[in-house]
Amino acid sequence: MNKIFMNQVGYLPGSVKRAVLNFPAEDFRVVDENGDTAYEGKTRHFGNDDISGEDTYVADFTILSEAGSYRLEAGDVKGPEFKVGYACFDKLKRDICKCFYYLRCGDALARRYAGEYYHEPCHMSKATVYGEDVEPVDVTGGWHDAGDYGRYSTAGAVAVAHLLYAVRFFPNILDLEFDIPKEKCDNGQLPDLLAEVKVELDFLMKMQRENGSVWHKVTTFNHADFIMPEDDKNELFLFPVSSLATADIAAVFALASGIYKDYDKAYADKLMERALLAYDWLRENPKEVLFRNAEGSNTGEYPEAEDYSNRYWAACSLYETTSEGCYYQDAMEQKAKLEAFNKVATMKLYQGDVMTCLGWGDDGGLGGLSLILKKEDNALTLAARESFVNEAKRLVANGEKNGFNLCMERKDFIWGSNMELLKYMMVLTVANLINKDEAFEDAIVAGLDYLLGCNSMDVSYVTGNGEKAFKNPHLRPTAVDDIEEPWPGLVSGGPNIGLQDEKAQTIPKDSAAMKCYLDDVACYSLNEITIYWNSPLVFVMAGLK
Ligand code: G3I
Ligand code: 9MR
Ligand code: ZN
Repeated sequence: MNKIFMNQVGYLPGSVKRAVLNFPAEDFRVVDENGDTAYEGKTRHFGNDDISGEDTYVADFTILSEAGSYRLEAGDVKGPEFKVGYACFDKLKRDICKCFYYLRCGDALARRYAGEYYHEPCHMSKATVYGEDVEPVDVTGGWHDAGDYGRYSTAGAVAVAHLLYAVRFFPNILDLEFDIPKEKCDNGQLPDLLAEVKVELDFLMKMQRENGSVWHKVTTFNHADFIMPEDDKNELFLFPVSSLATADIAAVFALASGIYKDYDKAYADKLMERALLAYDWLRENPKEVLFRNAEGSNTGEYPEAEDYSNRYWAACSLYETTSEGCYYQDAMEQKAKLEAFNKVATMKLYQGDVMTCLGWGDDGGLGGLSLILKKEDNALTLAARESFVNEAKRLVANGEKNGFNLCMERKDFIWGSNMELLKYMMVLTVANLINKDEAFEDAIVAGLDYLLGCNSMDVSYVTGNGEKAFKNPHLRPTAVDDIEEPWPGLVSGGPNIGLQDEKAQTIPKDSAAMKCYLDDVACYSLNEITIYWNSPLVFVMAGLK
């Protein structure tokens, strides 16, 4: 079918503006709300590529900068409505942040703020410490991870990190209000984003044992059926501690301490105390403590092959906040181990330069962010800067290989491919701060365009944002709440050539990577949502120029 693929939400006035057509139209026009032609241009034939499965024609209308609401047309084909203007992403930004509120676990949702998406308190019972004969522990609160009701420490820490690094790099994001209950602090009220993040930080504190180590996750033994969270009454288990979770928590508590100190001194001190407690445990336990699911349990595993990247991140974050040389030394040591490991690794969790990885699996890049923020010219910081800039150049080069200017290759389309993209967009954003480059900026816009509809699925991967936004996330409450529309602002995992669930396997195996997607509630490997797929988008939107 003849289609015009494009960002269905909007473009900032000064940014590059492109649409992709899958049919040979020479001319295109952009019409405004009154049907008047605002811009006319000629397409450029790009042709076929490795990822989209389309013969592509590119329509560039960068010149159009006047604020308004438009459609792009070619022949008798009409594209979706989109906006141009400085405010075009305001709703999107509020929506993507508010989703963390809807994902809150415990007794924190209020009708006043959650409206029809309100649900009763959930997962309020104490959790059994798996395999140990000790008293059950109160670990209520935090955010549900995703479409399931598990709460996982490494995933939570990384989502919080994306949000807090956004605050550090782009403090204006704290002006964003998204209608959640405000928390009191020394300064009166916490900004919305910090109030929301505190919910997860408070929970993560409960996940820390007295000896400083951190339980890897709290979940029921197996995933709940498709029921509302308050109906999920099965026993909760705290599964064993890992050095992965402990290091991530040391890193993120130190980072948070540096931010909350401006709002609530006592809370910031407590965070730092806990960060140090976790770090002491890591020192006393230099051998990695990885994580595997208990026999027969099927909730999220978040397995990692080593803990060097986590320890590197912790060391960098503590160095950033304390300036103590011992952390710098530790960071050097962990980086050397990580690089040596990756030379011989058979199971790599990342696709790009390991020192720029920003996910739950590999988080060396998060350590890099701390160093970049500290702005010293020591060897580690120089290396981090260089890694980010070189990786950004690699990404720009990738974009030249397809009609969508998308910085991804076929192998990037794994489970949660939209996060692979968002992590790349974070790298481009940071690289652009180090070495301003229009090519980096254009690649970020192309990534955002892809996410918001400029893809060969012709879908916006953010609910409630875009004429053809996906509607059927693999998300338990949405699936069973009898409400037509899902919460707005959820980011889908997106296309995945691995097709790792039954419904996904109805898609032909040799399909183009971009087309390995279905907007179907059953497709957990293609269409789930998670806190750490929303959080990098918050970072990217905070940094967008
Ligand atoms: O790293 C390898 C790479 O080397 C290889 O080339 C590629 C192709 O097979 O796979 C990469 O590994 C992937 C891994 O994620 C790393 O991102 C696996 O295929 C993929 O199966 C794995 O998916 C993870 C999935 O759980 C299954 O373990 C997702 O990243 C992760 O986000 C997801 O997390 C789940 C939680 O367990 C439970 N809660 C929901 C959440 C989202 O679906
Ligand atoms: O709903 C679960 C989703 O959150 C996870 O990402 C996914 C992989 O762990 O598992 C989903 O649960 C499925 C379970 O693993 C197997 N039975 C079907 C469940 C979904 O309906
Ligand atoms: Zn809950």
